[in-house]
Amino acid sequence: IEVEQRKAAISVSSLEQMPDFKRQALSARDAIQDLHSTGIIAEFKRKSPSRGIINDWADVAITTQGYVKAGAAVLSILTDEPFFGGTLADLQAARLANPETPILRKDFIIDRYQLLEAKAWGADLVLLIAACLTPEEVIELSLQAHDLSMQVLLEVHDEDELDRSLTHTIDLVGVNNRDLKTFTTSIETSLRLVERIPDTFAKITESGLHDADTMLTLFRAGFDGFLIGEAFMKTTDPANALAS
Ligand code: IGP
Repeated sequence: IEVEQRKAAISVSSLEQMPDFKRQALSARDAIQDLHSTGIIAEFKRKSPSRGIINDWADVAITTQGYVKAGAAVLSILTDEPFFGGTLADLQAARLANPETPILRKDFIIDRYQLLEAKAWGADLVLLIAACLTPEEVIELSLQAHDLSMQVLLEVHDEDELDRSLTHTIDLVGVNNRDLKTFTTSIETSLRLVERIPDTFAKITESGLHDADTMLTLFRAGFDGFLIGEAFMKTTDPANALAS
């Protein structure tokens, strides 16, 4: 598939020569757990399997700069093309436009090569999805991410995934409120799982967040971070969506 094509086209050594490869990554964990942080992880996403096209005209640099100006602690950039319409060029554009803000590479990471890509194109942290990986793979990939100075956000959907995949080699735990089979979201998933996440990890609630009341409920339940995409991207002016 895609990754295999890129692997064939761009060698590991050329990734290692890209300017950002040696850059010290920023700490997303610190950015989210800082006393004055909004905890908001603002996402740039053009389309999704659940909604189809969300926004096909917004500029990634302008939008992410708007997010940061309005207080986003971290940025999330989709780099998956088939399902989400994102690219590594989007990641790089967001990096260039926001040198001081930690950026998450949002993709389906299953291979070390994708970690090298993430670093080369400017990411500070990567997503590992428990549903796609064995517990051994989670450990292996997170150690490799750390070697590249990047942090790891482990995404879980239920108790099973959490209990099976939680390891001290990750930095942040994200509870995805979206049921991957039905595509519906329910914050009950986050409220149920938060108690099982040890305080040594930053706790992130993901998906289906649209209003301040819901965020307050989740904050009170113990979440430090809030991953929000659609609510911003579907507006007429995503760059100013967080500010308003
Ligand atoms: C953002 P929303 O409902 O605010 O757009 O959700 C984010 O949580 C969602 O895009 C997401 C995602 C993922 C996308 C969560 N986990 C894994 C791709 C892959």
